[in-house]
Amino acid sequence: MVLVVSEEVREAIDARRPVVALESTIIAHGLPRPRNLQVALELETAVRREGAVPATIAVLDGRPHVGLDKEQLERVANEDGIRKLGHRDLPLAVASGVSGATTVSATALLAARAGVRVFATGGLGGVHREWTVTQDESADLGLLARTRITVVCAGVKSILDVPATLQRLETLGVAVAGYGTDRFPGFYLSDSGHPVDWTLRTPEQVAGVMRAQDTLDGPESALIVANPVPEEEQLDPELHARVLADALHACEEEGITGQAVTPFLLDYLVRHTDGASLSANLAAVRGNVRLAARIAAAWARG
Ligand code: PSU
Ligand code: MN
Repeated sequence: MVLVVSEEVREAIDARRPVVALESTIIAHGLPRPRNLQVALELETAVRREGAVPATIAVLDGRPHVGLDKEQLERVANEDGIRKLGHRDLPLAVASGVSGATTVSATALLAARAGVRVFATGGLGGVHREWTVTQDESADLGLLARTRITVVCAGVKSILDVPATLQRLETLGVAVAGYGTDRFPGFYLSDSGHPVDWTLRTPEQVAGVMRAQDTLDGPESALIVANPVPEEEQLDPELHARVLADALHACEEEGITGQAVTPFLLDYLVRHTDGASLSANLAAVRGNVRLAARIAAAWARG
């Protein structure tokens, strides 16, 4: 697959300067307009402020791009009909010449191909509740089991079955560490109610684990750095529980399935929490982007 790597990103990679990959599904399908474009730009600025180069990833007119300019970001945020692309969709999108936003799985794949090792997002996809009926498990998990990348996230989206997702990550052999916590974060919530086995406390420690992954030469799996949203910025847990129950109910009532499930639930939460879920989501992503830039810097220092 021919990647279009922006000049700035290419130069940073070649000079071993810190680079942070950013996904585009959160822009195109995870956040409402016009906030989504502001957020996309703000996240890039946050990466730069920490001394790293942002590489937002998307497919435009059938070409996978690593590093977007402002005009290209605008297309991802505002173009109607922009698709949602998991990694399995990439060859189809390329051959059809369409444009699409990349999920965690597609972003991680393209970032790794381009030589970008650190990636920031909001919350990973995972095992959905009702999995026994729908078999809905995000392709994020399988891809992270075979891609050497460090993903900084606020855990997995709380709309999911969190313990089942943690179990799948264990089965798939994906390393998971809490950042500054021994609790697995809950995306909109600082604590999902489940523990993590490992805690890392500095970007240097994370970089040390990444180096150990390479030295051990095991399967090409990812490292998940689970960074909680600060407690004072989390969504009120009671509100979260109540609205999420309604959202899951509405999803079923309306017969939403497949790729549409996650955007539907995220949007439902935004609308029924008066935007409070959006604030918590943004706080989580901001924190993750900053931490990812620091990890990329520690990694680049070697
Ligand atoms: N995190 C967010 N907002 C999002 C997503 C993650 O804060 O919109 C996206 C990611 O791109 C993730 C995708 O890969 O949701 C998972 O979708 P699915 O459950 O259909 O695999
Ligand atoms: Mn799914």
